[in-house]
Amino acid sequence: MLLPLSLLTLSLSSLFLFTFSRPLSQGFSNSTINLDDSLVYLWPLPSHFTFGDDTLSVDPDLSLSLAGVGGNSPILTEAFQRYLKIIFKHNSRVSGDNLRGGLIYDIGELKITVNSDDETLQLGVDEGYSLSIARTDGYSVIGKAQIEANSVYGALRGLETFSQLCYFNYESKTVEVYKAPWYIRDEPRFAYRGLLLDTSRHYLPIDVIKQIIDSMSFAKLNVLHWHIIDEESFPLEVPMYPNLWNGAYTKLERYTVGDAHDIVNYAKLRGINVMAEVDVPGHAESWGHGYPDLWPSSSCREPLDVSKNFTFDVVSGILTEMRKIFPFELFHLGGDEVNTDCWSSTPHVEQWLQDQNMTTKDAYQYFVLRAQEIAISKNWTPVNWEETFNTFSSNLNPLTVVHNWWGPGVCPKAVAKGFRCIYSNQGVWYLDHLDVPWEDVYNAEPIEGINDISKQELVLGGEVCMWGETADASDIQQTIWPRAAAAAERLWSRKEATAAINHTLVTLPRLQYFRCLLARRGVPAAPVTNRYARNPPR
Ligand code: CP6
Repeated sequence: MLLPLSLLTLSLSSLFLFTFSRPLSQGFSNSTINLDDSLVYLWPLPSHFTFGDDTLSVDPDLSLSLAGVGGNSPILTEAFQRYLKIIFKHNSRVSGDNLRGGLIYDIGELKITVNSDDETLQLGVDEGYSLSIARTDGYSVIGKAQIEANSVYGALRGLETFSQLCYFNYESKTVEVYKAPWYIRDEPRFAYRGLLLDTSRHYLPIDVIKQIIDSMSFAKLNVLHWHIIDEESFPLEVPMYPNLWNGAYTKLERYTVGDAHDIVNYAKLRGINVMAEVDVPGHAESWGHGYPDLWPSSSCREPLDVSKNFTFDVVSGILTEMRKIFPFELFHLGGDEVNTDCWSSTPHVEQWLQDQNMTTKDAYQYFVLRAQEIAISKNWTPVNWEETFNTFSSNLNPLTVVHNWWGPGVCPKAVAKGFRCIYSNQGVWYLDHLDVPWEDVYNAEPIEGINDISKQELVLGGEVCMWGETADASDIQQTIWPRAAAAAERLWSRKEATAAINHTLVTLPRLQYFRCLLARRGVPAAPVTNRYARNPPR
């Protein structure tokens, strides 16, 4: 039974250069999954794809064949084992050895070709891949799924997409791929697709961080911005200054150096970089519990004491220790919300300001630039919150990546001055703002207000921020998901694919499906609607 393409799909398909060898048919008649056949249930949407009307069964003993100079990577073989568990989760729950009663499966092998053995994971690593799922030819019943990528990380993205095309059919008790053959060519729109986690306001157990890293990889997010420390607590071990983590809430709520390595490695295996943050000179009160000299006085506990060399010794010591843990080229130095009033009301700091002939604003700049120099000397690219740019833009080191948060306005200004920028407009991408509906998250546009293409390229991407004041392990994942997924598609998929379509008809059911996918994979994601819906809706 052939169905006409809906108008929606037509408008989408012309954007994707669809080439249908056959018209779409109602491919889900055998399935108990109630999906709208005109939609593509991949999240985020790949940049180019075509599909047909065939249904292929997938062998629960799916074998892996590896090719290319990078094909032997343990990153890939481990990922394949993880995805087997995801794809065949339900097969294993149904009793009976051969669920298909001896029938041959259509897809028996997944072949992954990786064309480079360079496993460096840095900003701009090639995450592109192609994926085909098809019978080998018109005669043979045996088919293959094939992924080809230029890096092992592109292959990971392809594996994720493959897993999203595998559905468990509860009637045939078989994993099936609908609308085959699939030909997908995909790559991210932005190199930086981040999620901020704040472990200072509430401690997050390692297992929770790891589960969040897992779920990030499902949405193809690739940077975990670890806001480890803030004024409330200092949970990280710093061997050179062992009293710093006296500022942890309790001895149980701390991360050892080993824990931090564990998280970085766990993320790398999923193609995710960890960008650490040491937020200075504000947001740093917790440092002084171990070293009270870092406080200007007991009544002025932040910003850190700008007048003492000891302060910069400690900053330098922390960064030296962190450099051993965090290989990512970006390092976040904060610099936000610095209230310098109590510097001038602390006598020895005020005296120092006079001796240096500095205003408090000069001293703020001096602190930020000195911290930048320390990070740069350790071969890091500094990232700063936008206040640093707003306060003394042209004095910032030109390497600086400006991290937006106030509103949509700073990236256009920063890129006009040649700085790179990360978009995190708090009006839409602060996940602790529970009243922001998913549509607003989805419709946010990192390059808004930037018309010049060469300037648009300075926007590295964006990041959703899960600030920790009002969320902890008990509810953080359902606060992150599903809305972080809306941002993830904005950051991955082509702009044309995500603009000017009827979100209620096209995007909402796809997002609801992705939320169910998260739930099936054990991620406690909240329902898409109700929790975040504005009432009345706008
Ligand atoms: N902590 C730090 C925060 C925030 C920022 N920096 C923040 C500010 C306003 C809102 C949410 C979070 N909690 N260190 C700003 C970058 Cl609404």
